[in-house]
Amino acid sequence: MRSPDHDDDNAPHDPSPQRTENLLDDQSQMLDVEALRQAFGGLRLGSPLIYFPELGSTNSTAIELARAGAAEGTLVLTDRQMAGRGRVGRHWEPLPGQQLTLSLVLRPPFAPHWLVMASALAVGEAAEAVSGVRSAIKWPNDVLIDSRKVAGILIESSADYVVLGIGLNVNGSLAAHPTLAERATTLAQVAGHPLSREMLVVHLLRTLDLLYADLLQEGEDAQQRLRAAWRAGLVTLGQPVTIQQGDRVLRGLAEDVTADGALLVRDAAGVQHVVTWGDVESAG
Ligand code: BT5
Repeated sequence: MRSPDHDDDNAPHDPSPQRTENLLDDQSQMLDVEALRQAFGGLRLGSPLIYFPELGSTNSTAIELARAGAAEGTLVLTDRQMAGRGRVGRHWEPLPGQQLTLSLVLRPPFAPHWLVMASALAVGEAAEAVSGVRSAIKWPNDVLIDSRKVAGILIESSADYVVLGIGLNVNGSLAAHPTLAERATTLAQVAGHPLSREMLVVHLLRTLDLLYADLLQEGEDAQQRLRAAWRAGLVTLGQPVTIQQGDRVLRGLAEDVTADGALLVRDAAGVQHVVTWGDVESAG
């Protein structure tokens, strides 16, 4: 589906009822959407680019578009995401005009967890290319810098689409959210200077586009390469961990990941558990 307004960022059409008329106070903090459209021109992912100055959740909007038949690669991007969410309905804290908050509509012939891996790697590569700062991956879906979360990934899927959402804290700080700031940071805080969100999102989409094409064309070979790169970036391995799964808590040593990316945790009794979901805290 080609959005009727996809190349007119002055008057974005918003199918989402969550949009308000609050545009950014500081226009200089708006993304240069036209430059991004040009940069994404030859990519499978990123076109059409559907931009809103503000919306509730890019994932919600992308899901609406996917249900309406949006083409694979459709990108939803906003400068102010005021009702962003994480897994199990958790809140994603906004930093208006300072984050990258985006969602892609995809229709992959492979399982969505490959997209979580590809996204974490793409975020890390973009961050390093633009800021020089190296990141690490916390199983299953966090990107960390200096042990603090800088990005999160949220996949929501149905039988005929996958929506891949990425939130990356770029500029500013989380000082207004002291509790979160103990565990989270922004790229600029670590780098010591503000960064171009346009450069970051271009690097991110280009890397993701390559990884996605590789998965489509090379199948299992690409999956093996992707898993190996993702595994090499995981800080979780070799650590004593506490894993919260709803009301259940599992403690043990994070030994490895399976071919599908599940975490292998050995408990004190020597029993190995295959963990496919949950929140990991390092117990070390
Ligand atoms: C995630 O969930 O980390 C996935 C976050 C995905 C956000 C993107 S933004 C674009 C797209 N549209 C959406 O509506 N969502 C996606 P989870 O692993 O459940 O982690 C959630 C936890 O991360 C929260 O409970 C906080 O502890 C923490 N958190 C919240 N806001 C944060 C922020 N801005 N930076 C770092 N950590 C944050």
